[in-house]
Amino acid sequence: MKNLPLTLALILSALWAGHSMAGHHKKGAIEVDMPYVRAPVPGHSMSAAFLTLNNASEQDCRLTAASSAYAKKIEFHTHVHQDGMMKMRPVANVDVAAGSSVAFKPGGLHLMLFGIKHGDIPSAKITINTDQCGDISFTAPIKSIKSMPAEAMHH
Ligand SMILES: [Cu+2]
Repeated sequence: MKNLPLTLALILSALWAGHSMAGHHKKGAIEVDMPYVRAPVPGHSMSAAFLTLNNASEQDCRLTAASSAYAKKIEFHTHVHQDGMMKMRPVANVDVAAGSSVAFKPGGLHLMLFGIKHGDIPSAKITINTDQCGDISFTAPIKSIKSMPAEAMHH
């Protein structure tokens, strides 16, 4: 194992690069953590974006809209159980109370992207508008996740 120190250094630098890429984007009251877009299935123009929003301020924030040059339209969606099935439902607003965080994650709340741009696009810049906390802009890497349940969960 002569190469161990070098291997370790490579791993550490890879971890470090991964960390700074996933970094925190601070804007106003709300901090965005670990945003990513699920790469669309070939032939589909819909997908979802996930992230965690942390509101460390003393101001309640209501998310009112989201947009990106990467997608024609973005809606806030949640999943509800109905008739034994998981269905997605658009929600008009998402509240991020003072001192709390809200996770957009697979199987729960998510940003639904419609009319996605195709091509070799590494990341999407997304802006979320709020009522009293300004606009939250962040860059989300586009990741292909093979293990996601098929389009059965989709509209
Ligand atoms: Cu959805």
